[in-house]
Amino acid sequence: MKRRIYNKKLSIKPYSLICLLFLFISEISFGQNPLIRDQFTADPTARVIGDKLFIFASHDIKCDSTQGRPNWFCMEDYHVFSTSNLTDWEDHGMILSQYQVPWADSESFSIWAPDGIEKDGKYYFYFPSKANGHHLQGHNPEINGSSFKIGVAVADSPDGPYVPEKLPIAKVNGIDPNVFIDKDGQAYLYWSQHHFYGAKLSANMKELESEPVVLSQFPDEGLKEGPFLFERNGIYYMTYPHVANNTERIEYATANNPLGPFTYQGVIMDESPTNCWTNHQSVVKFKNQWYFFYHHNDYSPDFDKNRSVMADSLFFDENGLIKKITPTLRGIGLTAANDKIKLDRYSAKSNEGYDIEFIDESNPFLGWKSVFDKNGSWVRYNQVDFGNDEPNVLLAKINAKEANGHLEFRLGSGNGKLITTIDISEAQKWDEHKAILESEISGIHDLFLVFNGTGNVEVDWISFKKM
Ligand code: FUB
Repeated sequence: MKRRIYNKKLSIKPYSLICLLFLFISEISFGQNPLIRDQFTADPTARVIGDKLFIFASHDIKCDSTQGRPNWFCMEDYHVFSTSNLTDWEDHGMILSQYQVPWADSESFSIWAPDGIEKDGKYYFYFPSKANGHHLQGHNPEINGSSFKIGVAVADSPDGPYVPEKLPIAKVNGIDPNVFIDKDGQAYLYWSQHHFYGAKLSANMKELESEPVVLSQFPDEGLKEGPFLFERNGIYYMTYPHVANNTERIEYATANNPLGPFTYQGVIMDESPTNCWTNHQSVVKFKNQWYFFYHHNDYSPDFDKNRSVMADSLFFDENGLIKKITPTLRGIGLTAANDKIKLDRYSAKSNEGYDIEFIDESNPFLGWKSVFDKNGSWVRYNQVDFGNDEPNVLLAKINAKEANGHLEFRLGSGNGKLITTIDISEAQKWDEHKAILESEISGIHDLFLVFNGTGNVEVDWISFKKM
């Protein structure tokens, strides 16, 4: 990574410690999907705060049989992350745990999808949890009635410390809180419990100012959850996951008013082809580009309750409709040429002869490698920033068991300028190989790597250096 910063609040488990150590010694470039590479993260709400982009996310963990519900979502705390360049993400550490919330059932490990937002210099963090019935007994009866409640915690800075209110928000039963503040300063709270509900929030952001209403014109068939509302050019876009077929896909509807009525507009992201049952989204504009944040179980292909936050660019057509997004591994942000570039987070690849595999299946957080096994197989990785350094060598970590031939590196495409080649007959085991660049490179370029030869070649990373 390019300098991941951990602060004092990070709670470290032994498994994370190994990953952390690896990350500090390896300087792998971040910004590709998944965005957070040392822990599971899900349900991202991305917010611009000052000149940074923050992610308020769920924190999936692996629970043992005494924690929560077996083989189900398991969450006990929240972290917040930020970036100023979409490539380097800072983990601000744990900002709130279920054990700090007086009304939460801390045996349920059910602090699911949250939201965080700034208003008048204060930061409000909204989160659901199963409630502790004993704690709620004797309080306002409007607070009882459902196992999932939504609470709010307040801080003076986006990374906390957050202080939770003693009770959940009255009249709000359900999950997946989302807050929207309109141009006139009025804040709205949205949540889901079979239907989508919405209500005005009072100025203190801690209680409802209006009665909850069921938002109209959303599909009744198939689970829907995770409402996230944003505004663009006077149109209010309600985005949400919905099970129209087998698993959740992301749909959206629009309205002229924050509380609707809404008109269905279409699908933003199809359901996952690899069976991650949930998805959960947010949309944000950062430095003049719109981005779509979501999650997928890339680090946990066999258990889809351990998910990871992803992001891709989002575009509107001339009528203000959202163009459908195909998830990418490349994700967002520029990659610095002198970082370790992971081509396995590719932008495009040949149909045959190129694949990705975990470096070590027993520790997915070590990431993936590129595997070429056919003459002519290729991979393209977009948006590498060479700056003005004009590197003169390419370093590459390669393993070429019983292979012959060479790897050819070009700028742009298969017809692009040849920058160097590596003879893989000399790369019989994992090792760093060095190749002199044929010309000076500066600025931003797409990289194209093609394998010409026979056998099986694996590439962990490549990096451009001035030596
Ligand atoms: O993360 C737990 C639940 O899964 C969320 O609350 C839903 O939106 C789904 O992503």
